[in-house]
Amino acid sequence: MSHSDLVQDNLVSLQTHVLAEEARHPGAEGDLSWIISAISLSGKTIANKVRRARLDDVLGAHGTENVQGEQQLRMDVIANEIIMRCLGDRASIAVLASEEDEEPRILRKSNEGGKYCVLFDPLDGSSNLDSAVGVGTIFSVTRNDANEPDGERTVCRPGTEQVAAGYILYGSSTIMCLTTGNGLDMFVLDQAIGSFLRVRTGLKMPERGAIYSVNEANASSFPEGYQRYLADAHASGYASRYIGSMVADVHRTLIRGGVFLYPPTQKNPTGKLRLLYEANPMAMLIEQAGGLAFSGDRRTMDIHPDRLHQRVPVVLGSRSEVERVQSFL
Ligand code: P6P
Repeated sequence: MSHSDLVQDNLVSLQTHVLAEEARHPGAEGDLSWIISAISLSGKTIANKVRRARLDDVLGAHGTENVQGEQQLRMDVIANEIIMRCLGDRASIAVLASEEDEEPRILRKSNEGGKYCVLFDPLDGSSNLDSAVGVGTIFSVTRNDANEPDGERTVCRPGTEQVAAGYILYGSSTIMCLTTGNGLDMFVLDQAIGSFLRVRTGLKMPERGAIYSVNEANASSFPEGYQRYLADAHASGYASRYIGSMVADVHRTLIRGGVFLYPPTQKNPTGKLRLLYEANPMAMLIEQAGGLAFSGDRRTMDIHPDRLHQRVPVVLGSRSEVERVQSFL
């Protein structure tokens, strides 16, 4: 067997990948690389904590509510603190905005080196932890606006202005999908060496997929167009897959194709998912992989946010499947 038969793809860690990406941008000062490195460290730490949650008896309610009026779980608070401790150390971060905090945290002004804002949902889908279902961290990186002293207005940027976005899925394996605007790259955490190893570069999602992902318990309160789409999907023999954890549902959609929907409902008339740290980062990833992401009749990333915790409806996935949904709306 020749040497070349033995050598598979090169072994590329997230760190190597990010440094190579940085080198492609003359004048890059490495600030974004440092931020992604901090996100990687927080992901490894949270992955370990998630795996041990029941052993360490940190499942269940924290006894407080977040700004969304949702019950905070102990693991939500733990994951939030891990990310804050990992990112707080990075000198290029101006603002940190979390689903778990009512207000953004201003770390430093632009004249103190604050170049980027990081928005995140520290542990999306955490209500599934007690049943050991995949949960995830979702993150979005935007540039700080030196002329905008107000933290909330600084982070309320359209998704098209994101400089990086990604998620870490704590599932049967720990997977990071990341984009810095130059395609979607996928990494798997090798726990034996504590490193995210690159397994896909420039991933393109299937153009179509006969899978729809929605909480059908809410179907009777969906706007009529969505109900007509569901009837068509049923009649067309589509498979229904719904985990109830956005990162897991979106990752399956990315890998196998299909469409993920969270339409307006009676309980959440503007949709349940948050624009800035759930819909926008997922939209950037899906579009980089060749798919589409809409909120009503608007491209999700074109929406100009007016509030940090603003909610939007979401339809994202394979191009032809999203277009099929749109044809009914
Ligand atoms: P429902 C989890 O609570 C979450 O924010 C997303 O991860 C998930 O897609 C959605 O809510 C599930 O909501 O109403 O179907 O339980």
